[in-house]
Amino acid sequence: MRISNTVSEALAASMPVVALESTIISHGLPYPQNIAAAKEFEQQLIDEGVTPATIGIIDGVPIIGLSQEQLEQIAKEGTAKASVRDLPIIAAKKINGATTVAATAYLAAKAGIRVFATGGLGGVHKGAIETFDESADLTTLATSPVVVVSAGVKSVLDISATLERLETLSIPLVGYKTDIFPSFWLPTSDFTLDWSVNSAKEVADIVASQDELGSKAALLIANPVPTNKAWNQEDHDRVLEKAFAAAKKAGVRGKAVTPFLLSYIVGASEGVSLEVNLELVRNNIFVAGEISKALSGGRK
Ligand code: PSU
Ligand code: MN
Repeated sequence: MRISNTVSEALAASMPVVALESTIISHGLPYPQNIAAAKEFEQQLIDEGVTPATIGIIDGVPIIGLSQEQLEQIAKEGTAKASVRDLPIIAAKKINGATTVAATAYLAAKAGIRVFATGGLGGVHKGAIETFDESADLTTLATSPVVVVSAGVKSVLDISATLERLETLSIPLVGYKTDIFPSFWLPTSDFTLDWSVNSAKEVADIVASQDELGSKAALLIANPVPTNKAWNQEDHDRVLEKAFAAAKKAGVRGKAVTPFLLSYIVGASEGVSLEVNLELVRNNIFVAGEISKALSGGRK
């Protein structure tokens, strides 16, 4: 893997760095909004005094801190979706790849980056009892020591089963200024959380404790989309039901399931879900930036 000069200098100086994933760019958001968003997310961190490190694979090499030109390559249609198990294959084939939450967390941890902002985590899909469809995000986060800020998981997933699996995998989960697990476009769900924190400093204290205890797990920060930016519940429920039925009808399986649902929902909501998606990522990036500053002793 290769770490960009900007990122390696920031890490060497213990300055705040936040990792960003690239599957959200290639498969989570439609072109051309995806490339504009990728650049905007990085600029937001820079404006907050944090070094962004968008992670992706160029010609088989995992890059920690993609250049603007490399971001554009990743945003192009046809980029392979790369989870952890795909990394060696993509490396040998020397092709480009967009890293999922799992692969990004794995590579960020390897690079020594402690904080990672994304939109939503993968999890246990509805019907998993028959399909066995559970995202590798879950198992990978059990062994990737990185703080992951997300807006929870989408209600296209089985939230209850996802929360149970996080417990089994011993992955700590805290709500950020909330006691309720958020469900991506909505700030709430039917599920309460055991723990919550009210500041970035509290998160930094938990990370310090994880290190002292020798924990190798991630720390999940569930950060709800601001209420005034959230999707309206009725439209949300209606569109999701349609999306779920469409996926079933199309017979999509494996790693195609999540991208199928995401793009279907953007179309069926006439772009509303996309706006909310962008807002919640901005909100996660802000919190991740605060956490990375708290972890590096508040240095800018
Ligand atoms: N959830 C989202 N947006 C996304 C993804 C998930 O709300 O873009 C992407 C992330 O990259 C995540 C991946 O890691 O989908 C999970 O895919 P799968 O369910 O195939 O593991
Ligand atoms: Mn899957």
